[in-house]
Amino acid sequence: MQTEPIKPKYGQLLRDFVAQLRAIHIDQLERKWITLSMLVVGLFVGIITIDAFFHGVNPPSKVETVDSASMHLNKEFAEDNLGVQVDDKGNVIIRMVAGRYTFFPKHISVPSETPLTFRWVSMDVLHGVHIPMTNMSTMIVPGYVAEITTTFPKPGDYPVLCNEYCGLGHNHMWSNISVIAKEDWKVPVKLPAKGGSNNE
Ligand SMILES: [Cu+2]
Repeated sequence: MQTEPIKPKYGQLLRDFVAQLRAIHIDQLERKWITLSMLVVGLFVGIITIDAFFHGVNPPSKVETVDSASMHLNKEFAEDNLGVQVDDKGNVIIRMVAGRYTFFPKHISVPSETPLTFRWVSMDVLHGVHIPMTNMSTMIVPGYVAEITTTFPKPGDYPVLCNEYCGLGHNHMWSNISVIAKEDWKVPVKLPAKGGSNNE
């Protein structure tokens, strides 16, 4: 049996393809628009690539996994470890669990004009979280930690809403967040930390 080398075959295909493209009549004006749209696509892909590789901009969760079935047992997302905490470096970290049909804890208070790291997990199905008038909006996929860092500039009470249909009680799924002026906010009493990493 005679075997053809693969490389020249594909090279030939590519040359044929380019030749066919050249043979098509494209109006001068259309050619300009095609070029322009290709340049725009190239620009956007370039921006995404630069952000991903040089600015560390990645999808919110960065694919950090959590076992939804056992996360409430003595780990990062145990009941008394939820809510607002300030770590040794002074970072404000908020751990929240979404479950049919509420967010736990039901109410939290955070300081304004302060970088806040939210770590959201789901205990059952796919949920979403949306805090109107802020840029907080993400999916909470079961089995994954959705980590978002944000800052709330204005003090006030904001609803925390689920924006992924999760069942019959979905329209009652909400919780509440109070953004308190930075100078009036008090660090919550620190509970003994239970487990750090939960990537087990
Ligand atoms: Cu929901």
